[in-house]
Amino acid sequence: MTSAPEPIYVTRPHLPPLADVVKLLEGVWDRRILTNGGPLHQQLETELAAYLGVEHLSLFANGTLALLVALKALRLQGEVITSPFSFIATSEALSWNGLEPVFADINPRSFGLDPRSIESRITPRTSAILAVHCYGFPCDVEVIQRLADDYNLRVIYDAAHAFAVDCHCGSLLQHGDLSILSFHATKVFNTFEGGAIISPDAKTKKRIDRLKNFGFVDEVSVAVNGINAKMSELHAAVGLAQLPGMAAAIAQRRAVAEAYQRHLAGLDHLQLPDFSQAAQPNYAYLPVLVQDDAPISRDALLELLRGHGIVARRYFHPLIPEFQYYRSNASADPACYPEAVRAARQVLCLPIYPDLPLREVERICALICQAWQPPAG
Ligand code: T4K
Repeated sequence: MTSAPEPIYVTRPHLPPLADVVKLLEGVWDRRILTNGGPLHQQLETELAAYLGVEHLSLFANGTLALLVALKALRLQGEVITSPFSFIATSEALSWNGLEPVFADINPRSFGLDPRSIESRITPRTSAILAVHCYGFPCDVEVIQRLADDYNLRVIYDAAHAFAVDCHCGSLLQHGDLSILSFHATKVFNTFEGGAIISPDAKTKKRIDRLKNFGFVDEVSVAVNGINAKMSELHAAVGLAQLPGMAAAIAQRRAVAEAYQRHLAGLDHLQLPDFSQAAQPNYAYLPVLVQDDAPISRDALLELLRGHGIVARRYFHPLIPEFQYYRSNASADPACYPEAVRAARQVLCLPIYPDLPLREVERICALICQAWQPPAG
């Protein structure tokens, strides 16, 4: 009996050589320092900061906790303007901090917050902007900063997708008051679960490092209402073993992205991603928009691909304000974010990961091209 072939998922984790992880873990077994800022944790912080071209990086147990702590560190209050077109964690981190998400519209090219829409949502209660570098495409960071300066707002970037992305002036992670990364299994760089906050200076990093360790200053004093959001040595070992292979993994992603662009170019009413928005993209996702006039609907294409063992995903449908928990939010009004509504209706993220065989990309594209042909007869 032959077993069915493995589906082609939207993503597959990039794994370092197991022997490299084991070697690092042997040291952990010898030292018996398993967590609480152990040597692998410290080494990964240093190496990652250097790799990403930033100075002050704090590791976290996951991206959601990094987001929770980043918002807490800025002592925000009231309303925070954010994107409806994101993973639910973006808004959940606000709610956990007692902050009210106010949903603004997105730019249909970058999928990040549209500064004009942000401005229209500012009220006397607004304290910050929580923008998302969706799929790793840079937000309009200069204009968002000018707005923040004009209205005295803080800026936090949910850069969960933006590992190693450069914009016009170097690392995208240098913008705003704080940026957070996710190192979840599905991300460009993964530690199984993990995340980080990028701080602008040593003082802020120190505050963040305290917050993620229960608020401890020393054995007998707690300065703030902290939490446990530390990364363990096990996770740090995976990260350290993975880092040397990152440039090659991103180059493989690029080859996959370029194959999609080649095979799908020229299909009417199929909008392909514009990676040229970043000076150095990371090819984290392959979002296409199946426009309303396309010969097949987005959901029909999703089903068609699933029928051939290809598990594409609708990131991000439903929009965050469409989830039950946020439906009663005062700003949950689709009229305020029409581009986000359209993107959620049309988007399909096609499979992309470093070792996705190019012949599979060809097969996926052939199925899509076929769906674009008028029925015979
Ligand atoms: N902000 C943004 C903008 C985010 O996108 C995210 C997370 C966060 C914040 C929060 O960061 P973390 O707290 O997660 O660090 C996935 C991820 O769980 C989530 O991390 C990610 N965004 C989101 C966009 O995608 P699901 O529910 O779609 O994952 P799942 O389990 O369906 O996985 C997708 C595919 O990946 C599977 O079909 C197969 C493959 N896969 C997945 C896992 C977990 C594997 O091959 N191996 C694996 O271990 O949310």
